Amino acid sequence: MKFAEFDQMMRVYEESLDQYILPDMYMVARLDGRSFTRLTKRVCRFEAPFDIAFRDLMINTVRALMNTGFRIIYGYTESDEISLLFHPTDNTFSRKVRKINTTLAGEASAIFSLALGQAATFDCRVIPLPNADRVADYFLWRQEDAHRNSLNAHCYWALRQDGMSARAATSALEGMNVQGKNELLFNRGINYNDLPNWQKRGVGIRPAAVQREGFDPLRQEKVIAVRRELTTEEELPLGNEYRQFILKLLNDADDACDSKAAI
Ligand SMILES: Nc1nc2c(ncn2[C@@H]2O[C@H](COP(=O)(O)OP(=O)(O)OP(=O)(O)O)[C@@H](O)[C@H]2O)c(=O)[nH]1
Ligand SMILES: [Mg+2]
Repeated sequence: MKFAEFDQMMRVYEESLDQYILPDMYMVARLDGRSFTRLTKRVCRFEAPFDIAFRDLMINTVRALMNTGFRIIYGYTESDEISLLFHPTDNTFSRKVRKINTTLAGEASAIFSLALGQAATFDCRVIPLPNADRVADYFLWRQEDAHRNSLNAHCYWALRQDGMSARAATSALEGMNVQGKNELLFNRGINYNDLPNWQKRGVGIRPAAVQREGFDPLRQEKVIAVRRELTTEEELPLGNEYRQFILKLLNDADDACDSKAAI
């Protein structure tokens, strides 16, 4: 058999599970740290429930992922997860699911591990969404998840500090409603509303136009240049305001930076 025929015969098997995100579908990729409960508590011992150093490692990873050649117009991180919103016309790897997932998971794992100085891995799933409203719903959903996680985590660690075992703290919180959890914290001197917003709402990263002073060597004078840079937002809006924030991002997507040029 000639190699060309052999090659064609084998490629049929290799490509049998390949899928593509259809044109006109919006794409979000979500990455999640693997076994980060163990990593954050046993291997590296980050402060619980929230550690600024861990948050900054996640933000650093999002910013780096936004510069890996995909056109990503918004990055969001909460806990050990990252969501990336692609420019609607992004056609990297012809939108092949396997390439997007493996490349982003590999990049995130490498970036995070190098910054941490310890091996850590992420999985990735790319999610097709049919319209802008569902994209906004997606980010509202992850923000709601951040909110629930942070309330739970604060309660859990408050109970652990009272001397409860992991099992007893978990079962004490099962079935407790939001008001009960708020009261549990309040009785221990913590007003949940006063906790930092990045813990309750997550953190957003997006390209924005910023003015930078430069020097024109021909005219030998200072010039103001508008550059696209990534900005990090620790004070994200909530609810309908957040929906409008996401819809505006999509609306402005054509002006959004080519992520390859952003720093
Ligand atoms: N100590 C500490 N832990 C954190 C912080 N942020 C996230 N985590 C932990 O990261 C873990 C993320 O949860 P999951 O993704 O559900 O759990 P996982 O162990 O990564 O499990 P898989 O994702 O299924 O592999 C939780 O245990 C969080 O408490 C932090 O700032 N400090
Ligand atoms: Mg995880």
